[in-house]
Amino acid sequence: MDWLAASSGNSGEASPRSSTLKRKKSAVQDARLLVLGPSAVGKSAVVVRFLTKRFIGEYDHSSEIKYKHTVVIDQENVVFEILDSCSSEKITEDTFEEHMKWADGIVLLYAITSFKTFELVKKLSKRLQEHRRSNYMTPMILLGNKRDMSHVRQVTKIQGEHLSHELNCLFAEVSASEDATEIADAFLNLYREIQNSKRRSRTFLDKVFGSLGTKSKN
Ligand SMILES: Nc1nc2c(ncn2[C@@H]2O[C@H](COP(=O)(O)OP(=O)(O)OP(=O)(O)O)[C@@H](O)[C@H]2O)c(=O)[nH]1
Ligand SMILES: [Mg+2]
Repeated sequence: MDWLAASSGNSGEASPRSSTLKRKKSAVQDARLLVLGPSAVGKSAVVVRFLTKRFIGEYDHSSEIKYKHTVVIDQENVVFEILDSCSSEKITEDTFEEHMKWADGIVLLYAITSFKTFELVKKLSKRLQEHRRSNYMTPMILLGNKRDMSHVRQVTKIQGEHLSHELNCLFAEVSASEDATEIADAFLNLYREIQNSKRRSRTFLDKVFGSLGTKSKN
């Protein structure tokens, strides 16, 4: 399987216009990912790792940034649009709604070194679940970041796994500072889920509209 960064680029929109976010869901083979989580869990570090395979250390905290990134998966060009959001505590209800409508998939992060961020993610996940239920369970991956700091861990791997079962989503522990492969794998696994979900919703719509078409002919 190919998993190569073909090109990437910051859209240059430090604060994306809402019109950009209100568009319909992405083309079948592409994916729009919303990266969410409390402050300083490593959202930007994880995104930059995925885009560039590098870890810089310090990132802009003041604004959300949207990236476009093309990756070759199974010999196909796949365009990822990734929205690295501000800390979830700062996102207003309206912005949250808009982001959720826009996203095909969600990357939800906490830091394993901070139980507080895990608690905040639990709180946030209640809001997320309401949306996901009305949107064919928008695919999601829960990431416990900063695994390189296991010696000061405050959240066990089992607690993370348990929450992911409750949320019916994927799970991984990663380290943006130490490892690019696991982060690429996490994004790839989420991408697979998105593709499966799009396929399921197409099959569902085909069944509903297909049967309506058949009924109207009779
Ligand atoms: N040790 C370690 N530090 C990390 C890791 N990921 C991020 N950091 C550090 O954690 C701090 C916060 O990282 P950011 O990527 O800015 O976090 P964020 O979630 O985007 O923060 P906001 O944009 O303010 O919400 C920075 O000092 C990073 O260098 C990691 O995997 N391990
Ligand atoms: Mg950030």
